[in-house]
Amino acid sequence: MNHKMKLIASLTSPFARKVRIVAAEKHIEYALVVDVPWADDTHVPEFNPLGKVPVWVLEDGKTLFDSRVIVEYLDSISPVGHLLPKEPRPRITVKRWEALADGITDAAALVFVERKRPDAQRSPEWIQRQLGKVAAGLKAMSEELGNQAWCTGDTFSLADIALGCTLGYLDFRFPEIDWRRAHPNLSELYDRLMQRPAFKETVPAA
Ligand code: GSF
Repeated sequence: MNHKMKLIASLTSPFARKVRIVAAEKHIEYALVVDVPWADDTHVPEFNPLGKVPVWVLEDGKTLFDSRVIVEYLDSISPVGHLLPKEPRPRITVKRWEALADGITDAAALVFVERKRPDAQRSPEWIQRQLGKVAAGLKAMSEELGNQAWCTGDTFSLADIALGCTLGYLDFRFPEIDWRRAHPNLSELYDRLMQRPAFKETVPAA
């Protein structure tokens, strides 16, 4: 245990932001290694065969990916501020929220990449398909949140962190998607999340 744990991440990755927020909320120390997986000189494939961030490097040099595996591990190694309930049903409900929020981010990220392709390679049908998932996912989150304070009711959890990272990513890459007007309850929750230092300090910036 003589090596500090490390997080390999880019500062714009919404999945890495989720890990950074979970580590901060749980007061887990680590060294942040910034690496952009799209760069020619990236070292990410040496740590994750999938070439994606975030990657978590344990004290013994073993690596963990992807973000869902990392945050589950981080929640289990520290008793500070549990983010995942122990009981099977509430636990899987939080993980379902995470899958929904991450799924919206995945669809939006595909649109972002597709839009950067040259005209001849770009598929408007593919972009529309993914944007449909973003819209349907936002609607589902809003309906499931209803008028509750947090995603699963009265308690702040990983579900809220995942939701916040998705909404922050949409603000960053898709300012034209007016999710605040369409879903005022998501907007209120996001504003409440942004009062937490862990969120404030990890806002993606170009
Ligand atoms: C997704 C990671 C991912 O898409 C997770 O960790 O939850 N399911 C995974 N990472 C992107 C950066 S970003 O959009 O967060 C990535 O590293 N892409 C590089 C590539 O080659 O796809």
